Amino acid sequence: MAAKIISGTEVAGQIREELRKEVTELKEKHNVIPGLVTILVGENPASISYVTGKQKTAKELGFYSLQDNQPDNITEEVLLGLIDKYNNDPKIHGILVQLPLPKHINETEVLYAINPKKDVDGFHPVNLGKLMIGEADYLPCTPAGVQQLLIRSNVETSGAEVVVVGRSNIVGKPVTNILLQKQKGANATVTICHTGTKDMASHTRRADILIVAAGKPKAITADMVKEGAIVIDVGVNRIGKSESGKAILCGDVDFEAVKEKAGAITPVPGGVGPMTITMLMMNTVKSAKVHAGLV
Ligand code: L34
Repeated sequence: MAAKIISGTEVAGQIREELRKEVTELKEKHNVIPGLVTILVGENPASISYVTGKQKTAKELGFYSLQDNQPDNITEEVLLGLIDKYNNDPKIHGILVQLPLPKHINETEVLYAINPKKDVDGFHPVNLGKLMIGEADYLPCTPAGVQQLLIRSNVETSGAEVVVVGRSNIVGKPVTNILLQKQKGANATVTICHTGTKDMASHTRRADILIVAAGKPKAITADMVKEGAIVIDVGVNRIGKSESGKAILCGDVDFEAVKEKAGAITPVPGGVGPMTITMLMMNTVKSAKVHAGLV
C-alpha cells in the first residue's frame, strides 16, 4: 500500500495560524512585537531562498523583521560587531546568521557571539548543552520541526526504534537528543548512522521512524526501509534547474520507490523545510515573551 504523505506545508500552516493569533494578542494586550533579524552573508542561492522564506513568514505573522545582507568578503570582526549591535537592540528578540558562512569566517566564533537569549536558531553551545540535559530554551529549528511533524501526525515516538542518518550539529545530533528525552513526543530508542557506520542498511531496516539528514540525494533506497516505517526526509538537494530557471529539489530519500513501502513519508519540497521556518517563528515569539517578562 502506498504511504501516507505527511505534508509539512499543511502542518506548518496550522502552527502559523496559532502563532498569528498569539502575535496579535501580544501586540494588543502587551504592546509586544516579536523582532527577528536574519543576517545573510554572500549570495548562495539556497541560502537566499531560505532567508527569503523566513522574512516572508515573519512579515505575514506581523513581526518586526529585518533582513541584513552582507557581502561575501565581510571580515569576521565586522560580522561580530553587527551581532553585538543586535544583541543590544531591544526591538530584536531573535538573531539568525544563515549558514554556511564563507570559509574565512569561523562559524563557531560567530555562533558563540549571539546572546543565547536571542539565539532562536538554538545553535549556541549553551542552548545545545541545555538540550542535552533536557532543559532547552530554544530547540534548533529543523530538529524541532521534525518532532512537531511526528507529534501532529500522531506518530507514537515513545518506545519506537528511531534511526537517524547523519550526525551534523544542526540536525543529526540535536534531533537525536530531542527524541531520546523522557518527555511526551520523545522517549524513543535512537541510533545514529554516519559515514563511519558499517552496514548502514542493517540499521535503517530496523527503524520504525527513519530520519534522514545525510545531504546526499536519494541515499536511502527502498531496500533500506522497513515495510510500514515512518520516513522523514530532511535533505534538500538542488539537482538542477528547470527550463524556467527554477531549482529542481530532491531529498535524501528515493521518494518514488520508498513511498510504495513506507507507512508515511515527507515530500521534498513541502516536508521538513516549511517546518524549519515555522519553528524559527515559534522560537522568536517565545523569546519576545521571555524578554517582556511574560513567561
Ligand atoms: N542559521 N542556517 C541557520 N539556521 C537554519 O535553520 C538553517 N537551515 C538549514 C541551512 N542553514 C541554516 C535552514 O534554514 C536548512 N534550512 C532550510 C530552511 C528552509 C527550507 C529548507 C532548508 C525550505 O523552505 N525548503 C522548501 C523549499 C525551498 C526552496 O525552494 O528553496 C521546502 O519545501 O523544502
